[in-house]
Amino acid sequence: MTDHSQAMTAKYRQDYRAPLYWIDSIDLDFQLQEPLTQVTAISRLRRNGEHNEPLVLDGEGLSLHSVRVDGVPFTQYEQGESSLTLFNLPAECVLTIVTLLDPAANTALEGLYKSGDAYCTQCEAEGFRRITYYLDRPDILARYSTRITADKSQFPFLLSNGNKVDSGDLGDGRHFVQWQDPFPKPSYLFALVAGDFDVERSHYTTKSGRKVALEIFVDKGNLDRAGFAMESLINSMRWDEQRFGLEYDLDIYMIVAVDFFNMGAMENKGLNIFNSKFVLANPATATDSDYHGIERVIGHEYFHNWTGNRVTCRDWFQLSLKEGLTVFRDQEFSSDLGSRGVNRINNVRTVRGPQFAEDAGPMAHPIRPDVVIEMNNFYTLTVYEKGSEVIRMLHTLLGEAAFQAGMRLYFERFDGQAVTCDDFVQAMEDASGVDLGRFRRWYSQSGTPELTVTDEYDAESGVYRLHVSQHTPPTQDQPQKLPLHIPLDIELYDEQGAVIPLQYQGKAIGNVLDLLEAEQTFVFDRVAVKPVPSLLRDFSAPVKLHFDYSDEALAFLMRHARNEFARWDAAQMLINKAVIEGVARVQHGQGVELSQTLLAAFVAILDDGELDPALKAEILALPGEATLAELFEVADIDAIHQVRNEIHTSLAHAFGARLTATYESLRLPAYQVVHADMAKRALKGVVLGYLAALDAGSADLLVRHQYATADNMTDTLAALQVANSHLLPCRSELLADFEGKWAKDGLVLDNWLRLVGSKPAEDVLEEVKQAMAHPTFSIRNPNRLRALVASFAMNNQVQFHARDGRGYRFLTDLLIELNEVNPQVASRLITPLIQFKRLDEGRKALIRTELTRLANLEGLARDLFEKVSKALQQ
Ligand code: B3K
Ligand code: ZN
Repeated sequence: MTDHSQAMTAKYRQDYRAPLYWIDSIDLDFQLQEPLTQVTAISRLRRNGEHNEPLVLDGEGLSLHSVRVDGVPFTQYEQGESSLTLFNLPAECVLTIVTLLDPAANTALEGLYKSGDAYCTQCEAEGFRRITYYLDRPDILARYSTRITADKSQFPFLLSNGNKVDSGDLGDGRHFVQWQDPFPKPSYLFALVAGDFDVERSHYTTKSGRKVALEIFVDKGNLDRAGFAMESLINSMRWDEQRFGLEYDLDIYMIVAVDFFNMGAMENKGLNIFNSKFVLANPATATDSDYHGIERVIGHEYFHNWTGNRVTCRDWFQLSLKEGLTVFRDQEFSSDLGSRGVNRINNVRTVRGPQFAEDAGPMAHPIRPDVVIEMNNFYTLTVYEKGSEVIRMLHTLLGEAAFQAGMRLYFERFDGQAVTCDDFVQAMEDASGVDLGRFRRWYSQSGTPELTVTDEYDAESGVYRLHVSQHTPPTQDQPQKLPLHIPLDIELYDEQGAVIPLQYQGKAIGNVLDLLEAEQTFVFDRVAVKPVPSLLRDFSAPVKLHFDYSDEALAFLMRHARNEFARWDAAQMLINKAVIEGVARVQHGQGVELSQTLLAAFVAILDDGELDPALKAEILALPGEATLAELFEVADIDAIHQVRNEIHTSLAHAFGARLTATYESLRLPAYQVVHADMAKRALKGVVLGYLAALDAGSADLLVRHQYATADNMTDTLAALQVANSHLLPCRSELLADFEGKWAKDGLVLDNWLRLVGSKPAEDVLEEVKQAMAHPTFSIRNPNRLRALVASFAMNNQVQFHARDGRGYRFLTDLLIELNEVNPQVASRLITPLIQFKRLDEGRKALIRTELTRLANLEGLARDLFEKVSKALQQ
């Protein structure tokens, strides 16, 4: 269901105007029935001030049945492509609009649609206008009541936001439920679900004594996979009370898991709707990282109840107000419950890899964008992940106590309102007294700042200087850049690894330096020996750092840095250096050579008996090829792949017999989802990969054995991944076995689809096409599609970028089909085709041809139009 009438016009942040009318309440009535669902919306309207302007309501793809004003049929309206304009309305009135919808035909999964047999909704950002004509903007806060009527045997559960206030049988096999949400809310938080489910029930008593019923709705037969989600929900509720002092505010909290969903989950008030991927888990079906994902997303949506729902966004340009802040909160939640170091590493991987790539591409935008064509295109890594880094910098600059004071002031001022990012920063500034003047530029400036640091040591005077300069290269959206306020967290070490106190002329200096100018020098005295600096500790700002470290200095930091993140980061820098040198050598027909310092440093990590195995696994896992590509102006895809593999093999040889010993030492008794065991499994997986690089023959046996004896999905999948990435003899047999076992279970089969898509061999596209014919595969299901296609297009660099362009052609053909089916998902999958800045001219030309093919497509959806046209402007 795509209508091709959507306007391609851009909207600008600066054009914000307060609404001309307010809507104080809306009563919705849904008659769910085949073929068409009937929706009656009764809104109480109030003109905002004195004017004669008409009321312009938003609507997309709706069939209008009737309009009444104060109960009387009304005809003074005009229907546009995506609007309904009503003239000469009284200053206050009751508007009744009846629309007809066809949810079963809605494959875009926005508005009211069917996921399997159940009805469900997705309204953020602008999906409510696909249900009824409305002022579909987040600054319209209304009280909702929702009455749902449907067949009782097919749809025993009828759910919406707030509290259930009435229900009953209607005699004809149909029943109804009436819901009332006491909290005024924007339309994007509206939700409705109707279906038949199994329900996992529990409850939580808040610190002030409110007893909250907790209900998780899953497809029939999946109850044995709902327990961990419930545990995560309870942990989230407790954590938000303890760390932020925030309590839940309704008597019921519901989560519904559905199979057809465009993103991870949605924070609708009191009724979250989740992609089943982020709810369902048991040891047989879910990996450790699936468990982490569930905990994170359950937390994220729960935390939105305050940061997003109680205080929401004035307009969609302010999206990071709720998303950056809520990602920060979910990261802190995961870090407080699990390993802070490992969480930080994984978050930084996302920023340095895909977020930096976004900055370097045609969709570059500030965390608070200035211009948008399709809002769904701005649920980006920049708004979310960089947005969270900006909140984290505030936290670093203010400290926990002042940051929490800022949060309290923010809620005191703005609870129940729709506000802006400026309002948030103002609250932080007022509560802390810290001048955030220059810091505000992080909201308006796009791109990745680069810090260049040099140092200078004078042995005679004991003075050490750090010269720091900052520069943000131009981005496609913004040629001019200004200096930013960058917190630079540092530490200095002497030769033994002892910390050198930071001071100057008798005054102590904190670890976080305030970089405000384009160039600044920081001076320290009483430094007895030339120190090794640890810079940008914990990734204290989302920037690229340039400092001319020697291999020895990095090896030293890998061993001595006090902070887990800094040790990992030093290892990354050491590998990056080796990759840059290796690629140059390979391009000159030479082989890769690694320094003894590097090899010894990595061996020492494997040998380190004190180190958390989870951190070991992170240090030993080499950066991915896409992240490595970011190190180059022009990335030589094939050389990067070759060099990375050779580094992996050389490390495997340096580790030698330690690998088998380590592997054996990591065997565990029965599976448990606890950090200590997850850490060991992670390391075991990485070690198995090195064993395969060392000796494919014996690894084949080991992999078969691990696959055959695993009592959990993590070990099973680790075996399959190694078989796949090293093309071990057992690969096809094990993959076939796995496919046979899980053929009917989409979520588990996604693992198989990912393996197929990432096969490092020339025939991968044939296997991908065969997998598309699998009975469980459907291009209508975003999870299936992403598993197969994103693994090919984003994680199989050499094959996707094959020089004959077949990868590009395949993806474009698919996007053309998806443009009709689900433009939002198409718009996510196009990413590797628009980020071509670092490719060579030959590949760029091939990609342009495909993008031009898309640009000329009749009925190109707005989502793709925005990205394709920007990409072609590059
Ligand atoms: N707020 C939703 C995302 C909606 C995406 C709309 N295309 C989930 C989240 O960030 O929590
Ligand atoms: Zn969110």
